[in-house]
Amino acid sequence: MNTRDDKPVVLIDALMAGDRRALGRAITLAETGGDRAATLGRQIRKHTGNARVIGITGPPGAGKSTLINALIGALRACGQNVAVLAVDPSSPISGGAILGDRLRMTAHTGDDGVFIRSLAARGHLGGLTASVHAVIDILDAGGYQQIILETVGTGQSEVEIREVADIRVVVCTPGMGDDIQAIKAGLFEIADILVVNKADQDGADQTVRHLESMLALRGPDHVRAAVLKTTATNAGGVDELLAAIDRHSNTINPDPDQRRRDRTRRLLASRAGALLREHLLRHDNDKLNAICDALERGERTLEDSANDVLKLKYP
Ligand SMILES: Nc1nc2c(ncn2[C@@H]2O[C@H](COP(=O)(O)OP(=O)(O)OP(=O)(O)O)[C@@H](O)[C@H]2O)c(=O)[nH]1
Ligand SMILES: [Mg+2]
Repeated sequence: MNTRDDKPVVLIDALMAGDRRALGRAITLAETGGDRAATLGRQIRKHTGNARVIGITGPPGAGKSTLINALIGALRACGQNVAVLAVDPSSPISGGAILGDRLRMTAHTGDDGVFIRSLAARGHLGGLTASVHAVIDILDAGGYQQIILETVGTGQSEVEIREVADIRVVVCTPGMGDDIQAIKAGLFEIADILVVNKADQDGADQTVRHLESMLALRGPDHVRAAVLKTTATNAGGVDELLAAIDRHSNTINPDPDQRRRDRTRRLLASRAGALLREHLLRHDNDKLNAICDALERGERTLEDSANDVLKLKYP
């Protein structure tokens, strides 16, 4: 008998029965990786497919955690179980009461329908994105219908993690509309919903207008992101945000297998894009140089040259 294969089954039964310790242990296992984690992943898969993954991202201090705290309240009022995964690339602190405090979600301590966990990027060395996928499956199997992913930063792993979400909410603050620094860093492109939080501060309406005019510039080919105002500290605008998230959910593929496939493709696209970039910048070879020459001489367009690059053989 293969005991390696047996253990996760026990864990799955317990976590599906709502045992939070089993849930915590399963997540730790998924974070650690290895054979047992892979077995758990395979066994758990048939119990997944119900969860909606909401990504909340934005610059440090924009009010993401405060907003999530308010969202948890609104989702709990609708009878939904909510899990929050905070991906923190910088902080060595993880788990326990400090986490709840730092995440400003202490209002939900003691509520069995809420589970909050942070995943530190430290020590993962590129495996973080894969473990986020595994942890989402575990939470999904554990009966959390709403999974909120908080990410900050613009490192590659955070960019990839954003791809995991079914819906991406980008949080910014008044005044940011003028230079849109953080939004320039790729955030704007991925947003399904743009939130101007701290609407109690001056300039929120101006920032909303600025964002809307930037969206208009993207042309008719893009699905237009919704722009909303919130005041997370008093849950102002949070019901409207939830309604916008629900509206956007209607555009998501209802078939769980297809949703998973979409996620996997976004993950692959992101990682393959990063690998290709690294390769093109680091390695030299004759064929690549020939493509560069043709582009520099104007014999090929950038579009053609990029397609040529994709046809190269990579070791
Ligand atoms: N005035 C005002 N302050 C807010 C609002 N939302 C959040 N804050 C404050 O902004 C600060 C940062 O809030 P957080 O929720 O921790 O922001 P965050 O984006 O999660 O921050 P990081 O996780 O550190 O990136 C806190 O002091 C909040 O109380 C708001 O709507 N209005
Ligand atoms: Mg936060």
